Amino acid sequence: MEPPPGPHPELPPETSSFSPEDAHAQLPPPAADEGPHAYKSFQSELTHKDDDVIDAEWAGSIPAQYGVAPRVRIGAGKWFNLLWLIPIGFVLLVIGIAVAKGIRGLPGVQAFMTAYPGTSSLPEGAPVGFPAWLGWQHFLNLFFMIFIIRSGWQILADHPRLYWTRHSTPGRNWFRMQKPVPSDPLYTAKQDSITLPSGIGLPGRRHTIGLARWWHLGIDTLWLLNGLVFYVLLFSTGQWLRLVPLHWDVIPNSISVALQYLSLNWPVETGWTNYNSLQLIAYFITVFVAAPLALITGLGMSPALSTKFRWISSIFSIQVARSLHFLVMCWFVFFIVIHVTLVLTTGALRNLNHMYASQDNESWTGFWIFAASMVVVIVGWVAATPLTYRYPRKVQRIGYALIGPAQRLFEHIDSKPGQYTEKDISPYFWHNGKYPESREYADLRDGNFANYHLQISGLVENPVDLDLMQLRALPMHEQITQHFCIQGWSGVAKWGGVSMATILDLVKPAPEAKWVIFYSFAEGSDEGTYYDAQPIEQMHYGLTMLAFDMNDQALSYGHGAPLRLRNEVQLGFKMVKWIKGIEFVEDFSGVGGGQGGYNNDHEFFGYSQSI
Ligand SMILES: Nc1nc2c(c(=O)[nH]1)N[C@H]1C(S)=C(S)[C@@H](COP(=O)(O)O)O[C@H]1N2
Ligand SMILES: [Mo]
Repeated sequence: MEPPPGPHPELPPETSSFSPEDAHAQLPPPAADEGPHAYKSFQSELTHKDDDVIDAEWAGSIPAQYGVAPRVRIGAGKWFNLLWLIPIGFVLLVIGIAVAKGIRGLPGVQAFMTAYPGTSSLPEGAPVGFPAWLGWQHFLNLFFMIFIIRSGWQILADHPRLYWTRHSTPGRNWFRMQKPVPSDPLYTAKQDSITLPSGIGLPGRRHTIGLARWWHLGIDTLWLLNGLVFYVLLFSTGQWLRLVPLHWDVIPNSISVALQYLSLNWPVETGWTNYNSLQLIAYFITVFVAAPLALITGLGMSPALSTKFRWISSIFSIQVARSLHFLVMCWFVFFIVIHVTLVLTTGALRNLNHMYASQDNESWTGFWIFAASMVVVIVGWVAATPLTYRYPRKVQRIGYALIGPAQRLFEHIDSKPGQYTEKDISPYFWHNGKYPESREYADLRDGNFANYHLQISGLVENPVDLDLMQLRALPMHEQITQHFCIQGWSGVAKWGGVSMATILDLVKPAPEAKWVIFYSFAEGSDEGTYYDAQPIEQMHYGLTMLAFDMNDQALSYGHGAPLRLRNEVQLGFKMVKWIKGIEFVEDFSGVGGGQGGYNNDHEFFGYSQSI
């Protein structure tokens, strides 16, 4: 049967003299003589998307856009192009070599270098040599790092700007790989994303963040497990003694080593038993500072965790976490370049034997094992992008198998309002997504949404059709919360509307209702209605609401007028804007493409997005 054409006939007319109290007195509308059959399902408007990635049609046929070379702010309107670091680094290196060579002959310097030859002594009983497990750990670590770093770049390319405050205000970024934000007030974060070549980014192209995140978070899980095993073995075998500076003399010793390297008269390597002090410090930072920091700053970007642990996230905001996460990546890349260079230039065969063959000699054994491992690395590097395009659903499924348990765990975090106050509200709140273009929506908007009605139906005892007056008549819920877009930008706003708990009281979901689908007036990026499925558990949370106000004004067109969802344990794309209907279902496998949301169907996002 067709839906009722206008507002519910038994409800009061939409006149300005109508007071919310009247509406409240008459709610909920009786459902006695019209069962759920009077309500249409929006499911027929959803589209299926093939499980493929066609370049020309990707993400709504988004054209390639390459951004600009990375640059860092050095003044109000001044930016430093990081490509300059290449010639500057070269000049500094040459000067450094000249200075080191010049001062190395000075008697004081010579005395210093005799006192501090470059290596701290290890305690008695420290292990000698490299166990085989270390070789395996090292290989797995470097193998995983390739995918983690490449997919990390891809994620950065989706919002190619970094900030130090939770407000992602245009012009206030400290780093960018994109032109300044244009003045168009409806410019979206999606428009701001940039393309990465396929061999560099994983999977490459533009706005492939859904797939990039499965790689990043999925491989992160393996990398962390590998790291955990590494820590356990390190401490249970005493190998940690070789990786932790135990005496302050590592500082003068590392200065001595730096002088020896720079003056091109390199230290005698004794890596089999004992690293030189500079090496020790670099390894220590990588293993015990950078790696844990990568995890902590990664988790610092989680909406669920940030919203819950306000005492941390009030200082350590998502943008601080994101900026530090980026700097950790810079350390890793810097470390990898220097480390590989020195391994290959300071007795390559012996060094490769240490790590790859657990032996201390100059045979070719280690080299050949290393060469074989490099074949694996290169095949992995080259195959990752084409395989992702060919089997995107598999990438989505495997990624979810790996990181899904953690994502589901954090979804159970029900936070209370009150984390932010009015003064935290962001001066600029990015727009995102595809705006509604239908005649139906345009007519409603022209009529100031007087004819708008929200249909709530499906597996509920009491389906309803509510206009805005009736929604406004329900108990008002307000919250000031932070929005976390999957692309990386964030912003704080005050949302006014109705708590979803109130809606549940009104419609009384049936016990078999497990998922709640929100349908939009707008289409998604490649046609078909935008929608998203949310677990019913989260509809009871203190911060899940339908918002009709933003920052004390009726919701604007761009931000989702007349009604949008807020669910603060989730990333932004799950917060459907321009809502026209809500449907309670048992499961979402038969809805749309069956992945639990428009972006999941079309761009391989996931439905649990607490991280
Ligand atoms: N209907 C619809 N809702 C949507 C989107 C969309 O494309 N269509 N984009 C989502 C994304 S990716 C984000 S980050 C938020 C952005 O909300 P804002 O524009 O108010 O910042 O809306 C979400 N809701
Ligand atoms: Mo988003």
